Amino acid sequence: MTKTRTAAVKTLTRRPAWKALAEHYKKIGNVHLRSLFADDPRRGARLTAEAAGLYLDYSKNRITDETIRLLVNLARECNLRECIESMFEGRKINVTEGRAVLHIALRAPRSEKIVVDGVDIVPQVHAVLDKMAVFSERVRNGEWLGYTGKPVHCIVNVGIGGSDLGPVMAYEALKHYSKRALTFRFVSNVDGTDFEEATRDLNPEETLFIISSKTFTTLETMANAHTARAWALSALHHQGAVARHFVAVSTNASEVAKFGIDTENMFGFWDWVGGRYSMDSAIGLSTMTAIGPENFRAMLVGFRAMDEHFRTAPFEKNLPVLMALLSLWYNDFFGAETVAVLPYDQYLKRFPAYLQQLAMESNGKRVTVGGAAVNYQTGPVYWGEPGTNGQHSFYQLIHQGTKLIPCDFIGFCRTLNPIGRHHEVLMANLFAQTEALAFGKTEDEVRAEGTAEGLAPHRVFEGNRPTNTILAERLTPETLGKLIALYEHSVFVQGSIWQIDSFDQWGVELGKVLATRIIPELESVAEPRLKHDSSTNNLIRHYRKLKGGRS
Ligand code: G6Q
Repeated sequence: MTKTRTAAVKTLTRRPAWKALAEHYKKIGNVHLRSLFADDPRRGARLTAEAAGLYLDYSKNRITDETIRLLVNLARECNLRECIESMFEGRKINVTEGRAVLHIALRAPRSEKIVVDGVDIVPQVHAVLDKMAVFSERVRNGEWLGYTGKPVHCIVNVGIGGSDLGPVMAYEALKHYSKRALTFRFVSNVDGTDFEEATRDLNPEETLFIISSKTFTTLETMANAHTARAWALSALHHQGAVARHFVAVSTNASEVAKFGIDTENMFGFWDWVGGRYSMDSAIGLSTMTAIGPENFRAMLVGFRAMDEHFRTAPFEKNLPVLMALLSLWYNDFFGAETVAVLPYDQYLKRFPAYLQQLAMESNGKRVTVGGAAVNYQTGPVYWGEPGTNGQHSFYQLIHQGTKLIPCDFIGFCRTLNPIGRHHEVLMANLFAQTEALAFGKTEDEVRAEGTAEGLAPHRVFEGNRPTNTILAERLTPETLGKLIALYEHSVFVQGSIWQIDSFDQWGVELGKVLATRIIPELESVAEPRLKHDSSTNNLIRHYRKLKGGRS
C-alpha cells in the first residue's frame, strides 16, 4: 500500500470525533435503556424529531445527549454539509463513474434550476413527467388501444434491480390509490417461471409491456422482453403489434428502436439517476399508470419535502442525518451487522426488499472513494418483514438471541382499511415490541410471576435492544415519497462519512461476466472443455448429466 493510501485509510478512525466516540462507547456501551429512561423521565418526549409529517422517536436507542453531540461532531468533521451541497449542486460525486447524482432533481418544482454540464435539467424532468402523464391517462381512460382495437388493461413492467424493486414496492405500497380495473404484473427474474406465472392468465390483445431498462442491455430484462414480444406476436401475428403493446423506459434510444419500440413511446431518463434511485423517474411509469399522475405528483411533493428538510435542517434535528448516525453508532462501535426494517403496514410489504437494494448496493463497499481499503465497518445488512407477521417468526432472535439488531419500526396512525379493531391491535403490537425490546423482563420479574425454577432463565428478556419508531398520520403517496427520501438520504449520509462511493455498484459485474461464459457450457450439445475450479466444473457436469437425464 502506498503512503497516500495509508493516510486515506486511517483518516476516518483518526478523526478526533471518531476517537471520542470510541472512548464514549467504553463508558455507555453497556448502560441499560432502563437506567437511561429512569434517569430522565422526559427522555421519551425529548429524544424525538419531526419533519414533513414524519415523527421519529429515537429515545429507545443506547445513547445519551453526549452521544448525539459526538455523532454530530463526526458528521461535521467529515464535512457532511459540503457533501450534501455537492450532491444537490450536481457535482460528479459518483466518482468511479464520473457522474452527478441528482435524483433530487426528479422532484424539483418547475421553477427550480439545476444545471448539469451547462444545461438546466429541470425542464427535461418535467417534459418527461408530462409525457408520462399523457400516456398513463390514456391507458387509465381506456384510450390506449391494442393492435386489435381493444383497450389494454393489463400492464406488465419488465425490468430488474432498480428498474423493478422501486416499481413493485410503490405499486404494492399505493395499491389503495390504484385503478383497480387495471391489472399490474412485474417480471424481473430470468427464470422463465417469472414470465410464465405473470402472463399465464393475460390476454395478449389487452396487455401492454413496459420494458424498463436504463441501459436496455441488461441480460435478464432483454431475455424477458424478447420472450414477451414472442408471446404477444404469437397471438397478434404482426410486427406492427409491437408498437401498440410495448413501450420503453430507457436512456438508450438506439437499442429501444432496434427492439422495435417506437421511440415516440420511449420515456427517457438520464445518467445522473442511479437505478436504485430511479423509482420517481420514468421508471415509475407503471406506478403513475396505477395511481394516476396527480397521486404520482403528490408522491414527488413528499420526496421534495424531505429533500428540503435534509438540505436545510440542523443535523441535530435532521431525520435522515439522525437515522444515519444512529445506525453508524451500532454498526461501527457496537459491531452490529444488520438493521431490521419492520413496517406495521401490509401495503409496505416490499419496502424492506426495496431498502435492501438501496442500502446494500449503495454502501456495500470496502474501499474509499480514493481506492484505499477501509479499516472500519461500512454498510450493514438490511432486512425485514411487515409486522405483525415477523413477530411470529424471527423476532425471537431479536429479543433473546446473542446478536444486537437495531430495528426501525414504521407505523401509521390512521389505517386505509378500518375494519373493527384491527388497526388498534396492529399498532398496540408495534408499541409493545419496542417496549419489550428496550426494557425486557428481569429475572426478578420472571420469578415474581411464579415461574418454575428451571424455566426462569428462558423467560428472561434482557432488553436493551435499540429501536427507532417512525410514525406518520396515514400512508399516502406523499408519505411514501417522504419515507423513501428519508432512507435515500440516510444511506447517503452514511456513505459520506465512510468516504465510499454510494452510487456505483462494481460488485455486481464479476458474476455477470462469469455467467456469460458459463451459458454456452450449459447449452452446448458436445461436452464442453471446462476450465473453472474443480467445484464449478463439477457442478456444471452434474447439471448437464441430470438435465440430459430428464429430457
Ligand atoms: C441499481 C443498479 C441495478 C440496475 C439493474 C437494471 O442501482 O444499477 O440494480 O438498476 O441492473 O439495470 P437496467 O435498468 O439498465 O436494466
